[in-house]
Amino acid sequence: MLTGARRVVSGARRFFAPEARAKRLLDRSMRIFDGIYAEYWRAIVPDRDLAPDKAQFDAVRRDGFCIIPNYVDAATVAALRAEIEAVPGFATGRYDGPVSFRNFPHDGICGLQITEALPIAHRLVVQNDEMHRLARALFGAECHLTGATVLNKYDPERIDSSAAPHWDDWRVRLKSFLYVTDVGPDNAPTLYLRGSHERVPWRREKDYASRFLPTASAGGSWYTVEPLQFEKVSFLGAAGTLVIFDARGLHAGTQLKSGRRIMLMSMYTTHLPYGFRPY
Ligand SMILES: O=C(O)CCC(=O)C(=O)O
Repeated sequence: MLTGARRVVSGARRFFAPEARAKRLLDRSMRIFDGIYAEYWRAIVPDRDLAPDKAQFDAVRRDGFCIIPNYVDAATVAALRAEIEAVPGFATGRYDGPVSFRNFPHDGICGLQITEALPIAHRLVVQNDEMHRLARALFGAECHLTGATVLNKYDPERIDSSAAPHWDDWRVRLKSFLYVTDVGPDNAPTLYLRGSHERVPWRREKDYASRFLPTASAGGSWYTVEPLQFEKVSFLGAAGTLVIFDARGLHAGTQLKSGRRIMLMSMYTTHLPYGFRPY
């Protein structure tokens, strides 16, 4: 014998076609995710007063990125470069030593964790209090350094997986690239779509999918991105340039046509522990 309430539910099940039911349940699931999303972002409180450099804070908030030429002077860049060149094999994607390392041969990229074994890199990234303070100013007190890696894009024959337009997470993901080599048009400058950390109409769908259907949402396509008409900015810069960007904005790698692109990458999040993070 069905109770009244059960009869209503079973009647509704009969009434809705399977597709309509799937859609209704999906809508419900997405609304629950809206709550999770809102609760997470409510706890992120930016504070401009904490920013050591207000122009950097404003640029990242407005455009999603800022580019700081000559962040590191020429003598420091030269010493940094020598430090990295002294790592045997690293220039061509190899390393055999105690520090965390990963090579992605299909992508033509490798990454080596920045530890005290690379003292100049370590000082510029892991001990960069100015950058830590900017991260906290932008994304609240929980925002902390999550990874610090020397990245080397070394193989012009490969198109790396990041070449599809994407964003990295639905939560906080701030990144910086400090260029060790010059990054001109032929040296795989990252493309960033100015302002796309906001104003992407399908962000909710994509974030939902990345959380609950990660393989279905893997990859990305210019097909859905081009109609949004964001300005594409190339992160060009000489060695010593620092690029800081909100990786919730749309961005993409580009192909290495010559030379190597070596840089120090830092990643800041609120939710991941510090560890080796090659991307
Ligand atoms: O290597 C690049 O230029 C792209 C990097 C990227 O997509 C990322 O760091 O999320």
